[in-house]
Amino acid sequence: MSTSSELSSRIAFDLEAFFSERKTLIDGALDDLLPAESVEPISVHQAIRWSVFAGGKRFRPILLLTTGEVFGASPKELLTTACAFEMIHTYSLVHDDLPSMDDDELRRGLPTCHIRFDEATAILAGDALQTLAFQSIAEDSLLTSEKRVLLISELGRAAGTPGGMVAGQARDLEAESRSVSTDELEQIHRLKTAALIVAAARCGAIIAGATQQELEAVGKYAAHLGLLFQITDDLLDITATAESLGKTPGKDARAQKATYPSLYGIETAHQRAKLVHQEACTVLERIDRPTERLHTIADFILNRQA
Ligand code: GRG
Repeated sequence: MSTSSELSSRIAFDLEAFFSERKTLIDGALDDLLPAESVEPISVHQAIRWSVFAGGKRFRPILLLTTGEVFGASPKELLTTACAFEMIHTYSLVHDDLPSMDDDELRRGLPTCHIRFDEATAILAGDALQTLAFQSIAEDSLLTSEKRVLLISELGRAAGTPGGMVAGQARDLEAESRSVSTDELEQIHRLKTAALIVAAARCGAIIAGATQQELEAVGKYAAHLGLLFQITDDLLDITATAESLGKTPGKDARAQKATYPSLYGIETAHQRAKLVHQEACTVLERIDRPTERLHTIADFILNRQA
């Protein structure tokens, strides 16, 4: 298991500069891909840009870029698919915040899309982000047609149902009114949160032309990472402030939702996070490539404060 000094030295590798440089790259590409606010229908395009550029860590696209680079792809080849993941992720946040779902007023530190605009506009903005994600990959002339089809298939499976985010969201909503076992909780999170994270890592590797064995290993790494992401999300819901989170904290407890801390207790949830982090790092040993940055991303998720 990594010692805390090993962890802090990996984190000390200029993580902030690494994330901020990639975030700038991604935001520039998103700006090129998204319709301009001046184009009709103006309200939908304003709502799309409001939600996408409200902030956000850009975790999924950064993971895709990093994985792709580990396996030898150039940032240029990876960028459009990375943006497609951010579009899908942002659509999911916009729809999750709607009154019929999580009913939230704060996201990425700003009023949610349906509060700033209106419900119909928020639904359309989410819909448009989803279709633009697939369109962007389909039209990416830097990739072969064969790769584009593979990427669209990966993203569709991970975002949809029965094996992806929509299925996880539906099961999560359905489980709100009853008690949930730890196994079921983990299954919901594998679908709702981890599936997209796994697909982001796999798509980076697919663009780079990784082997089936490498794809399988990187998918396992990302499955642990996705679970770790959710455990830390649940812990932050209890411990963080609205200012640092950019969204309303304490919602899970108020809704009496099953979460890692509510089922295991805070201390055990922390222990579980450390174990899952270690499992993610162990899988990386199977990959004969320079995977240090993937270790660093796992460290970042374990220690994240937002
Ligand atoms: C509406 C189909 C549909 C799905 C919604 C995103 C989602 C599924 C639910 C949001 C609820 C939630 C807290 C999920 C846990 C993990 C998660 C997706 C957190 C938000 O992602 P971050 O932290 O957000 O990467 P930023 O703003 O940094 O991009």
